[in-house]
Amino acid sequence: MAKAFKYRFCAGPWNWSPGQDPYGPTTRVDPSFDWKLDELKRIGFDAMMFHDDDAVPNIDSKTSAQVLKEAKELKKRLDGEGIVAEMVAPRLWFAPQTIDGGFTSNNKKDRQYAIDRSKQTIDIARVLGTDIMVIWLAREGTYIRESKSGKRSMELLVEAFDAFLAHDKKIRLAIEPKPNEPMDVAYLPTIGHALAIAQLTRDPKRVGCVIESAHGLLAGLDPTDEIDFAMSFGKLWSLHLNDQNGLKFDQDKPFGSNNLRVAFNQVRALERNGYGRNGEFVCFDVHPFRTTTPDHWSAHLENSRNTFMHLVAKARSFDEKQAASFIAQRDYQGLDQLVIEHLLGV
Ligand code: GLO
Ligand code: MG
Repeated sequence: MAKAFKYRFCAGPWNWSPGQDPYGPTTRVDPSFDWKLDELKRIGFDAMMFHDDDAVPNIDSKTSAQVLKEAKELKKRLDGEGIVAEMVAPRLWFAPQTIDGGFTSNNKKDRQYAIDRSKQTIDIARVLGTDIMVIWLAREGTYIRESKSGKRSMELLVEAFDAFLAHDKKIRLAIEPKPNEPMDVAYLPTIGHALAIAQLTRDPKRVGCVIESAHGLLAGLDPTDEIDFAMSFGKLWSLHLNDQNGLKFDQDKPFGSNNLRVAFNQVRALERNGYGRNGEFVCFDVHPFRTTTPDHWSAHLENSRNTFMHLVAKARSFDEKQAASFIAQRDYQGLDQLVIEHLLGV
């Protein structure tokens, strides 16, 4: 592994969230986009990821010409700051048309809204200079399973993906699977599902995925395996590192906050597969704790990056020879302790 390789880091405007949860209001004043861009630069990140309406606020009230004009202005700004737009994602979970889901809604008009809005997202991505549209299928699922046909939903998802692939010959779709929340049960809950449905589309090569650590954990999987699996197909095009304590609400904790060993293994998998060597960014989809004061607005992002870099050093200095010898002797007890003591630094 070339030691000179430099990982590049990314976050989205939503990662400076003001602290609201289902039981209480915000605890910090939501900063402006300008402040967030300055802050991203100040902490030395290289790229920003966008929802369509992060790039162009109040997007539904604007004509396509206006949307593209504003996207061009943003692109100029980003260029001026030396910040790359990593991806754009249609935010299909706020609008009234998406209450029953986007592409899998039972209402035809609402499905069309989701498709049109995503096509517009692709146009924004093109202006911002990225070929990645992330699709987090937030409301593509059900509260009660009888409300939708799973088979029909798969057909609708493929129809939508095909429409996007036809809309722009260069766009790559990066599906971000998550098994639940906000839905009770979501469609395409794992990386395996995302890569399998890719095969049903008109151009499987342009349908890949984004792994979010917490989403893998919520599916009861080790995100490390999700990384190795996706990268065996050459389809890990982006990454949302974070952490999660067990099977509960999506916590978006700082990377490594809950389970350092699982974080170490994710970094090892990224290193052995060469993540980032084709220009991919390491994004942290993390949120400040609700208790965080504005003095520490970006600590969760800086800490996640620091932990990541410490774990890169740990992955590179791991005694592979000793590990191989334990493996050859089937001494997994010894291997276990080797990992623990390596992480403890003793
Ligand atoms: C929520 C998701 C969300 C997406 C983002 C990009 O659980 O992780 O943060 O990553 O909206 O589509
Ligand atoms: Mg995410």
